Amino acid sequence: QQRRTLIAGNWKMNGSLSANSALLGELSGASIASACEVLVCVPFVYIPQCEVFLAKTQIAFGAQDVSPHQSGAYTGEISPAMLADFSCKYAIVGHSERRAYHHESNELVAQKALQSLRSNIYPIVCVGETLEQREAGKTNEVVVAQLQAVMDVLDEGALARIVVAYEPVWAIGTGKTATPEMAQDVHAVLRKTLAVRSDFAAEKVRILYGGSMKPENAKELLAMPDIDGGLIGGASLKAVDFLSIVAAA
Ligand code: 3PY
Repeated sequence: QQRRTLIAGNWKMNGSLSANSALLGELSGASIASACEVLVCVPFVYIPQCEVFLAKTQIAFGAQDVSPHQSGAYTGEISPAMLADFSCKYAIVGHSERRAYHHESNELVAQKALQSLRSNIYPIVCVGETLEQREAGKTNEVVVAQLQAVMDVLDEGALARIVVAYEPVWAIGTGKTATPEMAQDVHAVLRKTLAVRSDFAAEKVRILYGGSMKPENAKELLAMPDIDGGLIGGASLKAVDFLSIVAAA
C-alpha cells in the first residue's frame, strides 16, 4: 500500500491570531516523520496567517469549505481560485455540520469537489451516517450515495485526487468513536465503491476516519488496512494531542 498517511486537523470555528500563532508555532517546531502528511484546516480568515507561519515547514493548510463557483455574484463566498492564491492545498467539503446546518446536498458537495480540483485544491469529501440511519441499517447506502454523487461529476484522473473522510455523525463531538472494526467495514465499502469506477482511484484515494479521533484511539484506528489517516476535531486544537496522533500514524 503506497498511500501516504494524512493527519488533518479540523479546527472548526475556533482560534484567534494569538492562539493560532502559539499552536502553529508548536506544530512547526515538532519533528514529523516524512511518512506522514500533516494538515490543518482553519477558518478562512486565518489562511494568510498559515501561509506566513507554515511557509518553511512540512505542514500543509486548508480551508473548511469552499464555494461551488469560481467567481461572480455570490456574496460572502470564497472560491477555490482564491484559496489557491494563498497556497492553500486542501478544502474540506460536505462536513456533516455543513450538511446539517447549511442544508448542503450531495450534489452541491460534488460541485464543490469538482471546482476545487479545477484550482488544484484537493477536496476532502466528508461522508457519514446519523445514528438513526445506522440503527435503521442504512449506513452503507447513505455513505455510498454521498460518495457516488461526487464520483458522478469527476473523471478518473480527478477522482484519484480526492480525499474521502468517513465521519459517523453520531461520533462527532460526542466523544463516541466507531470501533476500529466498524470504521474499517465502512472504509472497505467506500473503497469498493471507488473500485467499481476505477481500480487506480481506489488504490490512490486516501480514506480518513473522523469523529472523536484522539491520542487514545488513534493507533488502533490507523492500523486498519483501509484507514489512511484521520480528520481530527477537538484534539487538533491542542498541540500535544494533535502531535501524539501524528506520532501514532
Ligand atoms: C470531529 O472529530 O469532531 C470532526 O468533526 C472532525 O472533522
